[in-house]
Amino acid sequence: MAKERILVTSALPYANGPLHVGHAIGAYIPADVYVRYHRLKRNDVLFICGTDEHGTPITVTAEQEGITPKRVVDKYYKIIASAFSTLGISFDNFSRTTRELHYRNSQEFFLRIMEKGFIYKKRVERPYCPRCERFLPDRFVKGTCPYCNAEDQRGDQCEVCGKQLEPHELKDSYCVICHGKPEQKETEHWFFRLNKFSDELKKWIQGNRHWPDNARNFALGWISEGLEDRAITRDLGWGIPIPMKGAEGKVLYVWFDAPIGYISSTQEWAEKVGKPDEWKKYWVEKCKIVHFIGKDNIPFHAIMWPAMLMARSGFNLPWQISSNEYLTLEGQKMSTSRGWVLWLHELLKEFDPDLVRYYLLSINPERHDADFSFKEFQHKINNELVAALGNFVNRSLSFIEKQGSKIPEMKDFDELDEQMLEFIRESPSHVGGNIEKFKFLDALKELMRIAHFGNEYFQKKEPWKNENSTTLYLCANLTRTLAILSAPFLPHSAERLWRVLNLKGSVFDETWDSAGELDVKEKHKLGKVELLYKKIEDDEIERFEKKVLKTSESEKMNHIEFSEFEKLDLRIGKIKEVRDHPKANKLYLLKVDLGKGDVRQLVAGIKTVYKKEELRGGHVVVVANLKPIDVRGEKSEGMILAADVDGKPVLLMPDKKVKVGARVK
Ligand code: B3M
Ligand code: ZN
Repeated sequence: MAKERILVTSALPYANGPLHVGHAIGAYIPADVYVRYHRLKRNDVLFICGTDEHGTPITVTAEQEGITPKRVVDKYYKIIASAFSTLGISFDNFSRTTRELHYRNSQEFFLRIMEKGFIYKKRVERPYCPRCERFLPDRFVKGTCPYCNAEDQRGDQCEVCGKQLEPHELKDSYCVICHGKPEQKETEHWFFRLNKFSDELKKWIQGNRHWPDNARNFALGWISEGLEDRAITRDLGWGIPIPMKGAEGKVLYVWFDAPIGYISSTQEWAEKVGKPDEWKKYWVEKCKIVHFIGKDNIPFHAIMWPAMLMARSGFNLPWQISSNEYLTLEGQKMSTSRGWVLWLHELLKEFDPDLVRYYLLSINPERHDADFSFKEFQHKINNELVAALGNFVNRSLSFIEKQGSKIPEMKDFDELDEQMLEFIRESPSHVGGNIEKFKFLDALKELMRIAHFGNEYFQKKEPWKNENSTTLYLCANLTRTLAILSAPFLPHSAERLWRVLNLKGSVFDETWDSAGELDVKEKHKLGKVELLYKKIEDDEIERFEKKVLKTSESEKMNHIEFSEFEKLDLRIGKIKEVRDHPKANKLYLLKVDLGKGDVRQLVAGIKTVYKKEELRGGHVVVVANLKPIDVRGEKSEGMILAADVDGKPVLLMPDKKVKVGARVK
């Protein structure tokens, strides 16, 4: 059969935090199974990814952690790349969207579709935070979704209905940094004529009969509601500059540059392998492009990105979009802020990556949301992976080892042996057929069916009682079949098994279809038999669960210990002096006396509400042990407390005379 050419991409994870188990099964493990399978099929497949390092997900984290965006992405790029490598995700290239090649690509892409008339400039109103003195793009704003009324949604996308949003569309919005109420302020942005592509997109999606329902229905539904042109620039200091005059202080919207990252990463790969033009084989020549993503990324991959490609023209459109539903943790939605999350790198510190891959694949949220549970993790490993696959391999190979490790010759065949032969012959297409259809749950079931059949066969044949040459010969061969067919799912243990079988090279040098042949020959000598998998013990899983999850009710509520509260040094201070901030017209510089000669300078965003004379001599509550920060060139050595009343600060002041420096507890 002619070789197929396939480019597989996994969503570029934001480098604003580590990956959790939901990410891992969402867009990476299934993609890796798919890629490893096609490599064994000897198709021309390339696997591309990288970190997404722009946009407000990065800048919001930077502000919250008090470090620069560059430090955020450098830190998490390392953590993410290393977790992928431990898990055995076999990218051909893992890039970063902050690389120069990608800047060039994104700017060229922008200019090219601009030349073709698909980008225009428009004056618009956008949310602006008077207190922070800046525009609030995307995730800098939260509020109520205008489509489904879900509360507290981010300004870029509603997590509940999945709609792509713009911050100004949110109702009851607030600034995520200072919780103030944004104003609408005029600014200028570049828009992509998405609407122009409605018909072309519709025709194309309707023609994509091989797409899964979720992506097709979502995309067609959105088109039928009417596609609006989208702003593809943002007022933000972090991102790819717009290659135009008059665009200072603006950058490309992260969802404009991120998918172009797939192309940039392919080009980077081509350069690394010393064939700089080779990327065109995947993007320009005939090739199937398969995007693996989480379901919240569907709108961008099924509508925005294809429309961008249509506008650009000359590049392949996606052939398939494989998206997963969500993973909950012990029945609850994962939430980083509440600490209810299972980080991939922590799980991998404790458990063999193939155990993690097996369990996650066995609950793959292909069609429905699925749940990660520690008990079930232990149960499935011990009662499926160890009891079926591990047991069959160990039992039959140990038996052969005891008889001198030599594969006996094949003798007479009975009906059961015939069945076994047929099983070996047919297994590759049973497992492979499901992988090709993106049915990873079924593929894994088929794989485990082989192991179950092996156990049954061994049991029925009773080689400890009967003449056993044919039995052991076939068992050794079924083990080889299992090694090859399990390799996409369980790459590390498949390789271990290959060594035990003492076959040459690596299991990945074999072809998928050869798994249906009898290729462990008579008289071949096995290597040293070792256990393929270890059971997970009760205390092991319990200890781990305790370590990584906050299980007590109070912690689930995000309660803090008194000792944590005590860390705050809150004091009464007296305002001695009030001046205007020289560079910011909504900020004051205060001199606040905290007693015993401790006079601090504080920057406070209260100028729009309080006059200078109202403040002088007033007593306020000060967080005295806050790390000093620089606010637009002025040092701020603490913070005064205020209630947020409809976005306006109301200072907390004691209602009786209090000594300066008194502790607040
Ligand atoms: N970084 C969203 C996410 O991590 C985004 C994917 C980009 S794929 C081009 O969920
Ligand atoms: Zn603000």
